Amino acid sequence: MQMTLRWYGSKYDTVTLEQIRQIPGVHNVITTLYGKQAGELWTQEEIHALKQEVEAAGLGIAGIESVNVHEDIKLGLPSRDQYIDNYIKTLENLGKEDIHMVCYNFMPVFDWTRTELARKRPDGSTVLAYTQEAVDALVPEEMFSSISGDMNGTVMPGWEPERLAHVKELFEKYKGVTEEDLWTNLKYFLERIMPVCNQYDIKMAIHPDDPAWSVFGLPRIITCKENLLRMMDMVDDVHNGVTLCTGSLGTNLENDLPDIIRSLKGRIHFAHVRNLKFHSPTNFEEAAHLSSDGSFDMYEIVKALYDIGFDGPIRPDHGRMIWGEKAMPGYGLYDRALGATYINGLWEAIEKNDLRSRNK
Ligand code: DNO
Repeated sequence: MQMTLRWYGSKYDTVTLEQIRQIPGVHNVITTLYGKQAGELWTQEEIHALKQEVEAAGLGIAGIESVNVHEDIKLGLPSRDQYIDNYIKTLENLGKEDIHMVCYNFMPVFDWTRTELARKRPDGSTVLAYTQEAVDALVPEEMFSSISGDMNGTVMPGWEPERLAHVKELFEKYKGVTEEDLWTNLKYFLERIMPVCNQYDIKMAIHPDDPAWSVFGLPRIITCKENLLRMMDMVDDVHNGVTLCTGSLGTNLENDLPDIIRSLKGRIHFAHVRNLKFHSPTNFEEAAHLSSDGSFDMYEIVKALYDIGFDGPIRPDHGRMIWGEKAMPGYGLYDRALGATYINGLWEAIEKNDLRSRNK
């Protein structure tokens, strides 16, 4: 595996490349052209400039998170083809710049959903949290205003004001769109982009739905092992793969994370590692990465990744806000650096144990 940190670009991130470079074992970032709207073309010049900036700081780009998919593609509207053409051209330009992993999601309207961005934990840190009760008490248009006060002045991924201005209209368009429609539209999209992915060896890594169930009655399909395997079979190409996100799939306690990891051998192209602390199955908060601080067994998760020979980029996911830092919720420097170091430690121990037992 290759340890990375997500970086939103110098215009948007409170964390600098210079800081990232000092985290032990982090030599690459996962980044994006954050200002781009879904469906817009990324030119080779723009990608090249981003790459030069990262390289000038002594780091590399291990992949893109995200190239967002236009809603018309998810909706299967006739206008989707022009947006898919742009997507293909963007992938081609990324390939020409030697970038080979792209994370994306296929969630209608909302990307990830949390109902609190700064829930206080007993140690005084603040974290993102979710309760189903809070979602059920809101109409979707209120979602943004209910949490925007805690964004620390940042633009959060998936919650860009331009996108959310259209929430009501989007909900109208999704009326009557079923899960099966979403499957069909995802298949169409993947089949169209696979040739360019093969040509430039670009591994597509779909991000699971977060939380792993329908919110506000919208269809959601990337939620569990069965559906992930259906997706892998539906377009059976190694370039059609997964971002294994423990914090998203793990929202559903019925998902057995190490088992899902093992079942996706060869198709996990990116990993997000995060821990959650459950108070009930529908009330949880994000915790420190350490197993004992949350509800997941991080050793078993990292061991499963090791056992399947995972060699792609991995990143610590949402960190707590600690030590007085003011940053994009989930994306401060300090707790993610602690997370990277912890995951590196687990990996080193697992690897050394394995090598020793083989040499016995
Ligand atoms: C949240 C992230 C998601 C993820 C997208 C991928 O913090 O994990 O926004 O980047 O779903 O497209």
